[in-house]
Amino acid sequence: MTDAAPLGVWSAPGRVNLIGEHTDYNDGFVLPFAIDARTAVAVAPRTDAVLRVSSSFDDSEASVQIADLDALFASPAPDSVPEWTTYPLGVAWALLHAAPETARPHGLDLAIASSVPVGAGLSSSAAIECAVAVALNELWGAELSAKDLTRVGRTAENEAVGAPTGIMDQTASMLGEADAAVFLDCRTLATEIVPLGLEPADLEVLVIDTLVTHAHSTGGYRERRASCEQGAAAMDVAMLRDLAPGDLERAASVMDEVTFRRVRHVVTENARVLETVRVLRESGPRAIGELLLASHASMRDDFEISVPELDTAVEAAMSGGAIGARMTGGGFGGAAIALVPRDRLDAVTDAVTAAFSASGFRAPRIFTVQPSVGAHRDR
Ligand code: GAF
Repeated sequence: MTDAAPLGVWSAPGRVNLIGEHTDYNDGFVLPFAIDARTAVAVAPRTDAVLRVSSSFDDSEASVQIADLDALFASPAPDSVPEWTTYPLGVAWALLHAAPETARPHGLDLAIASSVPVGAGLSSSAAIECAVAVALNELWGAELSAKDLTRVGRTAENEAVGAPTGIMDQTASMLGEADAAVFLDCRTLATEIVPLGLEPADLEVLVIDTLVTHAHSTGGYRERRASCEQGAAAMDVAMLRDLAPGDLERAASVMDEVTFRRVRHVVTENARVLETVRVLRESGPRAIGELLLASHASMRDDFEISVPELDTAVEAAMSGGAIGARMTGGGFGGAAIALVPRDRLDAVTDAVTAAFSASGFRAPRIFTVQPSVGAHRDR
């Protein structure tokens, strides 16, 4: 940072996806919530047209990248920048393109710090993107809406970082609210806040971070996305969102068996999201356990994005007294979530720890998360 007094601090949370996995890029439904781990960006002024980003991830000083604003406008990812800097620089680039002409971009120092675990499937990337997006939106006078900023974050991730992800994570990080999930229709981008009611139901959401990060996760994600496109083309629809469970019988007859299972996951997962929203509203969170388990089974057997550590986490959490559990996020590693009665937290934690040890897996990181508020200015 320069010696100049900070202009302010903005922050945005990571997210847990309660249900609706790999449905966002199929124009489907998702039900994530923002968590109480956040990424903060402290911003100080500069006298030149340079955007400088630094971070203190893992308590260590990280590298610094200086990008000239003109060069940044032309290219989101200048050569040889450290990988993490493509997230904030990509957001700056996408925001410059989305902002009206009245916006006044100028040089800034951005210092980033985060408590969102990296690689756990809790979207540390969306947290950086949304924190930087709300800061630059305000300081550059871009006046984009929260929904526009979710698109800015996704554009940064798709085009600057090069990850072919959907819009779920940025939406949760921008629009989350305390003790509620964000129900998003990824076709219309309409959102509804769905109260979770965890506190009155004496429930906690436990995250079981397997600490497994698979090298092929980006390739696997891309492949699944391609299968979904193939499945939609075989059924002559624009997106898998356009199929209902009643179409699956025909789907089985017009595509190969693997593509069919990918399609079945997405179609049934969309139905499970809608059902979860209905059940939450009518009966509360203690009634959604079976839906979480069915979602996990679908990802394990049909979409094939689970790993033994995630399956063990789900099974052991259930044996310890969880109401429901599933892997969350893109898959191939990362975290599972378990919905746990408060008086069973220790029993579930012990059961998972023991099962990992018995299987010879590395001990997982287990912690609770609270559904929390989305991106905002802190001070
Ligand atoms: C990752 C992506 F970033 C999301 O867009 C979503 O597709 C998710 O995987 C799977 O549901 O988090």
